[in-house]
Amino acid sequence: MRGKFLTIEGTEGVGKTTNIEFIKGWLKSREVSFVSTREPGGTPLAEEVRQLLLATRDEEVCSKAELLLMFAGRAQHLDQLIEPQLAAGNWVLCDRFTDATYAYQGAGRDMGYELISNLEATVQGDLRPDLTLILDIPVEQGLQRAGERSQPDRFEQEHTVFFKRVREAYHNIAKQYPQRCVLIDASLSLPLVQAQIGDALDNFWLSLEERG
Ligand code: Z5A
Repeated sequence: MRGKFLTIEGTEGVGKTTNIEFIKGWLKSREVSFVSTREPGGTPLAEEVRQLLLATRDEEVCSKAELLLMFAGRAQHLDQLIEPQLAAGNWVLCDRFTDATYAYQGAGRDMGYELISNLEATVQGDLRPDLTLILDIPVEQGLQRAGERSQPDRFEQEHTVFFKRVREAYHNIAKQYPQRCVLIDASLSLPLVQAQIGDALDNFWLSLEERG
């Protein structure tokens, strides 16, 4: 049977990395065979594209170039890792996917959604995540959490207003795809965040069992 595709999304400092460890533990407890990966990145070539995308540089990166690089990495990631793993029956847990493109490039960079939707259809065909956890946090709280970490990359140098557009886009995605997306209040303490994530995963598991 084909594996399931889980994605985790959210704005800056929301706690994706922290909570991925919790999700991995949940998958192991269910004896699910899975791989954990990320975007941009996930294969050697796509990780090189990630370096290009995140590097701070003097030259301004035009939004279209940024968008095409995101999808170039994604095409490689899908071809070399995501599709083969799903086809082999393994689940794929991915830190960000195309919802991030709608949120960051579409809304954050104000590119709109039409070009993204066309690229999504070209690169992914019908493939969409089976479950997306959108971790949600007020922008200022997320930036404060993230600020306590290392040197900011090119995206992390953006301003509050950029991240507010990104957050709003994630809210809209959650509303538009209620079957696939679960909005998690990530402003709470870690145990309370993980209780919500655990519930979302349990419900997803139950829905799979009900469908047989
Ligand atoms: N990007 C894009 O523009 N378009 C696309 O299509 C894709 C991506 C796919 C890199 O992504 C950039 O790529 C990203 C969007 C863009 N830029 N931004 N911003 P990334 O996912 O690799 O980078 P990131 O967003 O900066 O994620 P991160 O580094 O993995 O951070 P995080 O996962 O959100 O947070 P964390 O490291 O787990 O937690 C941050 C801190 O908060 C840390 O000290 C934790 O201990 C703490 N924390 C976490 N949870 C809690 C709770 N509940 N309470 C208190 N403290 C907490």
